[in-house]
Amino acid sequence: MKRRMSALLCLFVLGFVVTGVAAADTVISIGIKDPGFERSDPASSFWRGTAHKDALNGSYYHDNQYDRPDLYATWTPTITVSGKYNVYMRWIAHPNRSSAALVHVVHKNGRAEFQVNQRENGAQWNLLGQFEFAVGTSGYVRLYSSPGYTIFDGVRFQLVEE
Ligand SMILES: [Ca+2]
Repeated sequence: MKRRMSALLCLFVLGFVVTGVAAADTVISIGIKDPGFERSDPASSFWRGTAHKDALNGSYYHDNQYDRPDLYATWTPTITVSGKYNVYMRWIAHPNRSSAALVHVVHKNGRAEFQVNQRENGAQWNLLGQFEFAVGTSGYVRLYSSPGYTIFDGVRFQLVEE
């Protein structure tokens, strides 16, 4: 009986591990401390880090209120399952934020351009749209320094259809 219970427990643990791997492949969340996040000119003094409990990695970067279109950050997922993904971005909202921060989504079929209002909808996953991504690292999301404090926090890619 004891051996049988152990066998069942093993099966349960194995099932959990397998399911966990599949979920990790189809929901990819990238914060500023995760692989896949990269800043242009990271040595620039325009970059500032701020700790915040609602930021994806517990902290985010901002651009110290400057408007420098040559300054940007890129979130690049490593796609292992090709298909259509919902793409979300999060930030920490405040009235001093960029009301029209420029975002590019580069996907399998081209490039989409958005302006996000970071004065509202903070600390949540905000849907940018649905895009196709191929296996590999050719797709990415890029946020540019825009008027007001531009907040660089997290991006999520969630598989909706293979
Ligand atoms: Ca700015």
